[in-house]
Amino acid sequence: MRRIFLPTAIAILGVASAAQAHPKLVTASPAANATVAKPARVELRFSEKLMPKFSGADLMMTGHGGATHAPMKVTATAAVAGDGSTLVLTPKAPLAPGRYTVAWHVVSSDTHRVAGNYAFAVK
Ligand SMILES: [Cu+2]
Repeated sequence: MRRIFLPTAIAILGVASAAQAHPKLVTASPAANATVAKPARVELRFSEKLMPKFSGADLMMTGHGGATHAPMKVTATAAVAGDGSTLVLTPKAPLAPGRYTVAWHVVSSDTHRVAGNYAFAVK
């Protein structure tokens, strides 16, 4: 009995954890690799509700004037919007023309941390 039950339980657990959705980045504004006029904020919409305490993003300038430089952190505040699944990054000052990287990390109710990054440019 036990010999049959244990592998069955493991198989069911495996299916259950695979079915539990991890947050995925659905849309981003500015979009990945886009060149945009000074954006007032960066919005990242995920497929799951986020835990605000464990979700955030860093904005880094990686180059300007056609040259690349070491990533320079841009002062910005990160907050989860009222819909519960959009992470909003608001830079303290307007973004200067240049290339930027957004490095985000989010945790949804399944408690798994997911992270990613993408780049965009400001003209
Ligand atoms: Cu720069």
